[in-house]
Amino acid sequence: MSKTIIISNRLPLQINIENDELQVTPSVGGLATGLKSFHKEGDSIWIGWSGMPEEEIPEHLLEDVKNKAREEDCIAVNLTQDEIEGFYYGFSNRTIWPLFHYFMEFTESDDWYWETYKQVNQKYADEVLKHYQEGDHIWVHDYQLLLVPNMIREQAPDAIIGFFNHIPFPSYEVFRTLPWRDEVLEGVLGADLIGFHTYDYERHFLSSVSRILRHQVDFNEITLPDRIVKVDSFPMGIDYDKFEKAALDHFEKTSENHSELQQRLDHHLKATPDAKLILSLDRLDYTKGIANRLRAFEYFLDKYPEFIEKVRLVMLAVPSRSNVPQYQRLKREIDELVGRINGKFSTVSWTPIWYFYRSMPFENLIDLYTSCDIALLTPIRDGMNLVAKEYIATRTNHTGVLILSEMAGAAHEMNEALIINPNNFDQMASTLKQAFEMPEEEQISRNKMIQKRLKRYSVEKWAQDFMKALRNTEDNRQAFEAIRINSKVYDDLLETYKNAKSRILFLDYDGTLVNFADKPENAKPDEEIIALIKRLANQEKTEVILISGRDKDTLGRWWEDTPIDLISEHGTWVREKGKDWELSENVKNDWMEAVRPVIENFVDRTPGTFIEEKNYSLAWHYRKADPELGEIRANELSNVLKELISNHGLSVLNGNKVLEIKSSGVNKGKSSNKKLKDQDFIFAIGDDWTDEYMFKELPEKAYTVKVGIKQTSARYYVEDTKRVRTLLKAFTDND
Ligand code: ADQ
Repeated sequence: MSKTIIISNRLPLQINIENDELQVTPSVGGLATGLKSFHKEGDSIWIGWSGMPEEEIPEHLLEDVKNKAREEDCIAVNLTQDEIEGFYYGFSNRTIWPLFHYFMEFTESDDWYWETYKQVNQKYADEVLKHYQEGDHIWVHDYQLLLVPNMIREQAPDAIIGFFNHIPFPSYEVFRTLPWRDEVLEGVLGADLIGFHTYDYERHFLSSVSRILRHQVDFNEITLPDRIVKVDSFPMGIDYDKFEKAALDHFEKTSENHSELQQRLDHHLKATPDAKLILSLDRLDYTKGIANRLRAFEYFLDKYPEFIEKVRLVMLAVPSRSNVPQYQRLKREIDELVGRINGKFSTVSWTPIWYFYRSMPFENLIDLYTSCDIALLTPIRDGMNLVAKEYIATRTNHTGVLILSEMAGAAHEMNEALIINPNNFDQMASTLKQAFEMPEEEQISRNKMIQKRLKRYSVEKWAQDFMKALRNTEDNRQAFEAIRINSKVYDDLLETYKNAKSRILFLDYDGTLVNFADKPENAKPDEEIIALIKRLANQEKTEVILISGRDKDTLGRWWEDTPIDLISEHGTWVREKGKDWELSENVKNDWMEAVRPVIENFVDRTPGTFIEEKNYSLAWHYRKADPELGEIRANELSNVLKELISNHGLSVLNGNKVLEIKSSGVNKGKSSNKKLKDQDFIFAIGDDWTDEYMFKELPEKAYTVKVGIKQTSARYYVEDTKRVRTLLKAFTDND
């Protein structure tokens, strides 16, 4: 039976050794907390690091660690101290984390971090491959493992792989500064489905893929030479029932059964019944905006002194990544701020901030969530922020006010909360005041709406939705009508080729025999392809026709000494073997004077585009333009031209990043059909829209082949130009 393989940097459990005994505790953090319930219920294994450096595990306990993890369906990946330093504290947390959260000034570019990151990603991928069986679904998580999807794909090309990014994906302008941006994108694109918390992260990612790797992006699909990758947003939920139930149980407890923390909170509530508690809870991280929050709280007390002794900020900061200098500095900054604010405002019976710098057991989190009247969560950037959702889930009597930063992914789904800009102290202060003064009915009505949504879109639902979308990508693979030239088709094709009495091959040039270049003149045929075409043309039974949109002079020059027929400009000109060029139709070019200035205007307004002037057509190339702007302008130009061309008997061909205006009545289909006699092997291959005319008009028995995965009328497809050459080479060997 197929299973799900979850891979994340850390396992959902932390293994420690005390007195030669293994201790297992659940690990903290959004991902582990969220996915744990999905893992427990389903048929899945989880691969990740156990949390202990390899050097700290005595040799005789290595096996025990493995077994302990195995009891929880977990597979422990062992990391050495050096690997942890370069991969985790280095590239993950000093390069990707700050960059993806827009802290460019903290972002370090260090070759050793990058090398270690690659090496450790490979280690995770290898571990997956050890456990992978055909039909399994692989789900890779988060920014520490960006290269893993493609590393798995290289070894298991048909694997079904999903990737979810738990942190923001920055805008192209920020992402492009990463020295290894191409490799990182290619790594993630090994997946079939890529998920983000919000649509904004999704569109940032798509824009980076289209601008940096220049892949075709249509809505949320990326076309690679051999696959389609789907990108979507799945806002992660929480285990709602668990938090709700914990809160209900909490209220059932008598006061003597309360935790020490709760007793302290009870004491506060009793001593100052009209005072309110504000909760602040995060990992100690500069992205969480803790220092700003403290400053805003100070500003609030300054601005509204009537709240002195009426409010207390209960601040829990969970230690995190304390090996990284920025985190150490932040810790000092927060200690100082808390000290200063408490010093400034404290009275004999009151301190404004209670500060805890430690991790707390689940029970205490519930104490805090249920006791605080207001939750003040003000990250500068946050992928989602599950604490906000957990707070609302525990408010079983529906009271309480959530103040949430608009920079948290969660803000998109929690509109009824009070949404603030974490850099605007004045707004934060007035929002705190608004929270204090909010009538209970309003609190209840706001929270009820959020609760309904959170309950419905729980973490289980989130995981199910992701897995469902991942399974759908499998169906999409099969939905392509063209058949990949696999080994069976390949054998049949060669057999028919070999046995044929006469053969005709229609070969498109750009994107089929050679790859695209930045400028058309740079895509010259190389020696290998010239030799290959010559060998084919020299076969007695084979007729080779190069059929291209190119102008006749270039095509004629490049293929001067090759004994083949050339058809240029989509059929406007024909040069038969050993003869001169002839105009194939009564085509005109007197329309060009009228149309050229229109296109020139688009060239001026769209940097990177240019006009290619052919004898009987004009082509506007936008391959080098900004991809989004290019598409918009191409659309605009098509519309503008529509009116003009109908008066001149012209048509517009929408090619691969090129619009071509030419006489109607000329196309590759018409031209190729004219060449047919009684050949019993007909073969046509091409990559773009203009080749579709051939695929449609050639007789049914023809072998029509599209290059790349796209919608097509061709019967077959191959992935790229490399495979086109392999196929043609096989023809030369099977004469
Ligand atoms: P985090 O940055 O860790 O997660 P968050 O989403 O708020 O941030 O999750 C924190 C989790 O840790 C919560 O589930 C919370 O209950 C738990 N937690 C906090 N303090 C704790 C403590 N003292 N003891 C025990 N548990 C504690 C990353 C991204 C987020 C994204 C998540 C999930 O940075 O933006 O929401 O992943 O994708």
